[in-house]
Amino acid sequence: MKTVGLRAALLLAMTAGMAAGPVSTTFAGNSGAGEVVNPKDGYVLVPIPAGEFRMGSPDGEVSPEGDEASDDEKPRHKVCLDRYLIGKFEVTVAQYGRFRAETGRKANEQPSPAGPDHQNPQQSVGNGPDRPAVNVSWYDAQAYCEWAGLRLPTEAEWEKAARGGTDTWYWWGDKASHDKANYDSDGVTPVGSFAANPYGLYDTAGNVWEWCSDWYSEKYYSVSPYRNPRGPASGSTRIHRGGSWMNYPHYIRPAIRYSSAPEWWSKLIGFRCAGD
Ligand SMILES: [Ca+2]
Repeated sequence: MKTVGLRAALLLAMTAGMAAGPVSTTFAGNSGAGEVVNPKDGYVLVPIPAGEFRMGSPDGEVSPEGDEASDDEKPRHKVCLDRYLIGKFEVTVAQYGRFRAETGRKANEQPSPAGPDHQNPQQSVGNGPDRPAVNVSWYDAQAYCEWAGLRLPTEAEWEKAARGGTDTWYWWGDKASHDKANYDSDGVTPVGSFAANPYGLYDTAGNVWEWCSDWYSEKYYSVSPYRNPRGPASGSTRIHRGGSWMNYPHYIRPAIRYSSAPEWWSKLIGFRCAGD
């Protein structure tokens, strides 16, 4: 199976010993300017500048592989976002494990409500500490973010970050490449195994799907506000973005929209945090 059949579906602001919200700092190591480190979990976040981008896909766009953008990605529309922070990497098995150890949150047990194709007895495929945490429901991802003092990104924040200032089919251009992302492969790779996008973010394309805060609505782009859209007020499924190691390249585009019931968990779905 190559597609997810899920439609139905900071800061080193320990100043004076107090953890505040994320603040800019220079993280000792390989972080770039403006990146911040969340003291709770060591998670690195990248600032995304305020401003406008084009969200969605235009009518008639066809990829070099012959795929056409889905109807729910249209109309392409301008969106303006305030400055925000978003994770440089997908949340890892090590980070999620610390959350579970501190909070006592249980791992999800089989069978997965998403179906047998989504099950994996391990917390992560491959189960390495630097691999993305998977088998996490939307509620699990939300709980992690709250524990860490962060939040899930909105769908618009996620797409702007994943585009990295580009309008192309993928952030690196219009042709899929196994040199650029983990897709249509045998399993997850450690986070950061491929090059970063122009915003310095890793694995927005592929590796694992990433939960977002929004409810899903097929028609939302027709009514989405210009400034800081947060999705419909209600729904039955929550957005996840970016495709996974199991998917064809059509599903790792920054514009692709997908969603699953929030209680579902899958070996294909993880998350990355955001902040303000
Ligand atoms: Ca990803």
